[in-house]
Amino acid sequence: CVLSESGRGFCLTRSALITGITGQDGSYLAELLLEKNYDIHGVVRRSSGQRMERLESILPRITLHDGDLLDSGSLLRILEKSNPVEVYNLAAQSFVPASWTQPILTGDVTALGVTRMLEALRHFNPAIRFFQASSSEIFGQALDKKQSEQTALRPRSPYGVAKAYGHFITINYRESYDLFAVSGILFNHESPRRGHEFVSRKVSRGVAAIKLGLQEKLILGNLNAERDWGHARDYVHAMWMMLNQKHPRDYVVATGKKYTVRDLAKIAFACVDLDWERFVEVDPALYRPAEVDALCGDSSSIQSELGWQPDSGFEDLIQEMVLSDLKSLTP
Ligand code: NAP
Ligand code: F7E
Repeated sequence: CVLSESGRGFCLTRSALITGITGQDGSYLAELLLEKNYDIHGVVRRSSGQRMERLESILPRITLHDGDLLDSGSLLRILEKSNPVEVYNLAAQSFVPASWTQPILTGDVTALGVTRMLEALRHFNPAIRFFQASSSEIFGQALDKKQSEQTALRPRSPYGVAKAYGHFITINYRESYDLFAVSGILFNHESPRRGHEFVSRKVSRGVAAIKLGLQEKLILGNLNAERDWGHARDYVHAMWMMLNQKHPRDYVVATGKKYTVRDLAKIAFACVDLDWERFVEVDPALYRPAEVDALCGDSSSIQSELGWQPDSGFEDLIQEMVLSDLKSLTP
């Protein structure tokens, strides 16, 4: 930790390390932690050169280190340089369809990458607090209507299987080495910074492009899939709360409301006064080899124990995304 002068007297500046800082959540989390006066360090892959746009406004205030979850040595070196009190492991191969075309890479990064970071951390300083971005995809074809921390894991994709490994290895390191290591079981969360390949952003960009006359159709896959969609800004707040609770424990982070992909399209097109049925077409080639039909989280534990709550509603979220895409695509 660094001592810095502030207003009256001194305050302790805590350092936090974020893997996946160039991604959607990484950028929101970095902004939140800056507001809380953390000294922010992030891990970036060499290939991230073109993907700094989400960090543009805060680049001068954060420190980036070249590294990769595939490379243990780089993680240890970055821990030494940044000397964090908290590590947020957000890096992953996070696109579910890509986990069927690149299953080995997905396992290496999304599963074993967690162990690489935990090993580096426990050797460097076992007092560091560790957050693992776990996923509702670990529930897969869930047996419970609403999924909680007690729901059995039945993942349906190589990504879901890799996240289940990351989830359990985090718990295992907590139990084996007494680390403050926690796993946030995050349900889908979106924002104007969402990657273009995910369905919410594909729809918001498609709607904006159609409204502006730049595109004619929006081609989607399974319209019947149901998801519990929240706002990324709310979810990174939950991550911070989980690392600042008294005792380490895992939580489901979700809104508790589910919608179909069809609802998403309807709402998004309605934002620009268009009828979705005139523009949406289904291409079965976009169906997944094994689909997760429905996910809806029960986040009552984190709500009652840590006081976390989702602030954004689904319709507001979709409207924010469509308006943002309209603005960015307007010539
Ligand atoms: P994202 O936008 O896809 O970001 C993924 C990040 O991981 C990027 O910064 C990427 O860097 C980095 N990364 C990929 N491979 C890496 C490697 N080998 N070494 C180091 N960094 C690597 O994901 P997100 O939506 O922000 O999600 C954050 C985390 O939460 C992920 O672990 C995701 O699986 C998990 N999660 C997300 C959701 C959701 O709905 N968003 C729900 C549940 C769980 P580049 O810029 O170089 O590609
Ligand atoms: O798909 C259906 C698709 O790719 C949502 C990741 O952040 O959340 C995300 O995973 C649903 C699926 O997200 C299209 O079949 C229909 O049922 O936006 P998605 P995801 O697979 O739920 C979890 C919690 C994570 O952890 C992941 O990292 O939408 N769908 N048509 C489509 N999906 C896509 N991508 N594209 C379509 O055209």
